[in-house]
Amino acid sequence: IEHIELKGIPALRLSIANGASAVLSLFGGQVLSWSPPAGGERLYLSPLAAHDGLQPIRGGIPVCFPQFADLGPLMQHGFARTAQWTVLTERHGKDFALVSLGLSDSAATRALWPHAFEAELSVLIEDNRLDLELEVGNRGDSEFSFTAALHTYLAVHEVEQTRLEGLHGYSYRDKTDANRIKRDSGDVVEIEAETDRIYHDVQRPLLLREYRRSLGINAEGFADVVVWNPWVERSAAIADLPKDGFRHLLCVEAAAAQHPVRLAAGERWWGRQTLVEL
Ligand code: TA6
Repeated sequence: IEHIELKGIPALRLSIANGASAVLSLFGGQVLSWSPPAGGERLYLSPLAAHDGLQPIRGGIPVCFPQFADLGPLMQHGFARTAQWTVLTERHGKDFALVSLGLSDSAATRALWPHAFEAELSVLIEDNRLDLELEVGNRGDSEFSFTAALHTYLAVHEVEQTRLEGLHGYSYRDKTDANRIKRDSGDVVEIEAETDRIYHDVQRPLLLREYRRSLGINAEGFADVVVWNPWVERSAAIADLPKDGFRHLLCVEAAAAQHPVRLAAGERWWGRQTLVEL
């Protein structure tokens, strides 16, 4: 585990004996890169991403907390992705590297969201796996609720040739069609247009298939799966994404979106997303 700077932003590089590595930015508590031992980079990071320590970084795995998207009064995706996280623990052996980062309430967060909380993000690489766990505790004396997501940008060779399996039969909210609730009836999700869906109560691991490689995607604690690709028109409005960037990314996010998580004073919650190179 090395402390590095990435375009001036403090970050940690995790690497293990089998050749796997990951990069984790303290700004946003955001994983920016993950390469499993056998393959190349698995996360999409926009070449136009801001690295100014102010704007969110487009790509990797942004942490959306305490609000997912625009599901509340806060700024889009909450404040965690533009906050400075601190290193809580670093542990490594020959076969694994584990870092956990912390974020807790401050005058700045309380001005936006008046609650005493502590969040911990644990990032583990081991074998062919990346494991991300977000834990939230209520350290105040009254209940609060939040929505959240690990907004994972997966790198794909060509999004139109990518198939996402495992969502068959689940219902989803379609943001590209007036938030209508629909049911997925296809065997696989293919991306051929703007896609922005919240799948509800997903109980199965997912499989992302591409020519010659596959990725298993599993979640615990997070009830929902968000599938997002901005496609041509919406991409044009996203300044920090290149024109053809959408072709090389697919967001498959572990989210607590449909039902906010309620935490009574002193309670804790956790959710995890695991990516496995197959
Ligand atoms: O997770 C999907 C989503 O909420 C989309 O609606 C889309 O706007 C995306 O996130 C990216 O949001 P951002 O604020 O990072 O541009």
